[in-house]
Amino acid sequence: MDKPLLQTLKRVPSSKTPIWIMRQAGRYLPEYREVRSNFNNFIEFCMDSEASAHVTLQPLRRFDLDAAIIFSDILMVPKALGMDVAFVQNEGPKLDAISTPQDVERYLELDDSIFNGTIRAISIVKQILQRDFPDKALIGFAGAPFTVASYMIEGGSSRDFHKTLQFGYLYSTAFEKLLEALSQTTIEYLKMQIEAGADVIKIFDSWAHAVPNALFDKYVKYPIDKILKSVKESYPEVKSIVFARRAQSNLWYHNNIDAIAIDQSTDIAWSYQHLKTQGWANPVLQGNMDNLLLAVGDKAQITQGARDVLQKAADRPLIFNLGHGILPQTPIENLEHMISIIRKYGNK
Ligand code: 1CP
Repeated sequence: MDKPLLQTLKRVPSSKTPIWIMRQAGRYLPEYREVRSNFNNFIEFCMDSEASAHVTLQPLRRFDLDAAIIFSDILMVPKALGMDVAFVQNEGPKLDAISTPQDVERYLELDDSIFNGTIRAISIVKQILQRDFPDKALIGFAGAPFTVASYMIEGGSSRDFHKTLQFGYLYSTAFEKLLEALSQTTIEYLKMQIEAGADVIKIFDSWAHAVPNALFDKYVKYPIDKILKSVKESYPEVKSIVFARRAQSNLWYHNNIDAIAIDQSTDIAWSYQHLKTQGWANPVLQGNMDNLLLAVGDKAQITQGARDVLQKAADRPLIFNLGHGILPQTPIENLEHMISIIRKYGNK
């Protein structure tokens, strides 16, 4: 059976507008919170294949979505490189921060058994999709090297990423070594995900906008292109989506990229034009409704927000999504309403 997400990624003309939602398996769903309450430790949750498979499928059982994204986290990669990673309630992730070039040396060796739970979860989900939801695609993912490195250097979330950027200026060789180790690990990890059944891989560079323009190619573009080159050499049929958040005029195209995800601060119509100037004849975009509007808007506002995205895309290849992850406070009926609007006005 044809999967609408894959059709759009293959640029089949006027295929059905596919929808999925960034962070669709998670905190806004009561059934997720119930499973979550069985685990004190979020990493243990991610390593539990049955629980991960179960919550991956929760949004598909509730909503008319075109893809599942495997439940895991981008910080499984530092964990697999030997770093202690913890998720502290109401505070976010806490990692052993790297502060010297010597520290980098401690995190260069991969223990890929850390990924076993996620990989097994992918095979479980794939089997269930094939049986119960044959038209839905399975998305695997990883964080991009810059974003993952930022957590390893900041020791957690950050506002300005100064520690990370300072580390790059002071210790450029060590920083590049870290980006390289993360790129190689990500290649391995994504290949394992594809072997297990992922149809699409998504790379999240959530903090790409923190990178100064002069360093963008080095820190964002080259590592992502390198990862995709290696993955596509081994698996030419797999599709890729790149999210370099708020990259704006730095948004780039490479022939290993099948879609570019746009955040809500970026104009979709402009992005299609811009990517054409980068040599992409028929760009495929994903995005970009405002996640806060979805959380707080009334029905009329949500209708308008969703229709605006469709109008800006104007029949060009679009994967409908939010500009960033769904917010935990989002009412379920708002999401249902948004999906119904896309089903009504999008391609059938
Ligand atoms: O206690 C909990 O329930 C933890 C909340 C949570 C969840 C549900 C975290 C902690 N991670 C996740 C799952 C997750 N993370 C998924 C799978 C679920 C899905 O998307 O359906 C995915 C794809 C991610 C990816 C992720 N993790 C990103 C990239 C995407 C984005 O939103 O920009 C990032 C930056 C993270 C880091 C992360 N994980 C969790 C937290 C609290 C954070 C920090 C976010 C920050 O620094 O602001």
